[in-house]
Amino acid sequence: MSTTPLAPPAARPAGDGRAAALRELLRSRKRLLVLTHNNPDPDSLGGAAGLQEFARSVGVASRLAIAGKILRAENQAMVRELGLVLDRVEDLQIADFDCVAFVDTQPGFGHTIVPAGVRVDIVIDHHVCAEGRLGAADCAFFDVRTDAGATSSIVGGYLLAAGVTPSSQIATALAYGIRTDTADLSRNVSPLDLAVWDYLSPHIDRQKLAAITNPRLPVRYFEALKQALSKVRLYDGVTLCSLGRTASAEMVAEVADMLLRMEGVRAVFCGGLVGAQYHVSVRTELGGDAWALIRAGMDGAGGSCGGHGSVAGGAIPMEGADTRALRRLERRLERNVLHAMGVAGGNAAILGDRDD
Ligand SMILES: [Mn+2]
Repeated sequence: MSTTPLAPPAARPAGDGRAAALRELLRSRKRLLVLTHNNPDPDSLGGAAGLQEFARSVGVASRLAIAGKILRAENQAMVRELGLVLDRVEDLQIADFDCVAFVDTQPGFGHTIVPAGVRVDIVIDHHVCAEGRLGAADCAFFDVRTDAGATSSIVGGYLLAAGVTPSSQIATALAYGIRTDTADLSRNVSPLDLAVWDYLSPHIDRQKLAAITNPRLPVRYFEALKQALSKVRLYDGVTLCSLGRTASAEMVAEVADMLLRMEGVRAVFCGGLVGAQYHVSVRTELGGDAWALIRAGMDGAGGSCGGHGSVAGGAIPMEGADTRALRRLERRLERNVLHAMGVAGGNAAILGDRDD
């Protein structure tokens, strides 16, 4: 990724000047390409759609393109209910665009592909990540705020600052992005998230928001969940769930979310092999540092990770790994996490193992 050609540096916007600086930049361009994670989550979709709205308000046409898939049923419902238009990156001519933005991710992150020949002009994100290769000096507009609960809040803040009234489609997309990344405004929340939520609130389509939040789920989802619950190992305050091979990275994240709700659990470390990647999700209680825990957990295992506040995720390449190599990796991760949490190994309970 270090070979990515970069736009020339420009003056750094500060404070409320960010929306004005972004508007100035877009006014000098004609066609914007918005990119995000390979398999985008609601915050990246919301932030991307919000940036498209901002560009539209300046008179700049844009496309939103992804390299992977929309995996989770809720995310598919978000695209369907809100009529979000997504292109596949490989179907577009990159040369047709004179401006490229990365939203809710940064070039150099493990779960993000920068297409060949792309010059990155705009980076809007809230993740901290050791693998981030770009800094404020590398692109024309760089706004990474690790204190923001959601990228959708940062983008919503531009619309708010610019006095744009959001359509119900965009307000609902941004609101769902904020809700998912902040667990309904309960986790990693900053004053920006609250201000943007208040601004969006009158414009949210609440029927659609409900339909997105609780979509129907396929039978294979429940099968994967049943398998996952059989792999749960409970330690004192820490829950581990090494899934072995599993259906999707989303299931790894979803199981981690669910297990953190268990009484007495301070941290969850969940992992599973999907294709040639071992995916890891870490959740900690409010005030916990999920990124520190995932870095400790993945110590010596390679791969890349990122996170914010009490949520972190990562991936470790495992091309051609056999079952023994997979098991070895999972044991190593488990050992690292227990050590980092100061918990003795060897005394795990499983679900259904209790006497009472
Ligand atoms: Mn996010």
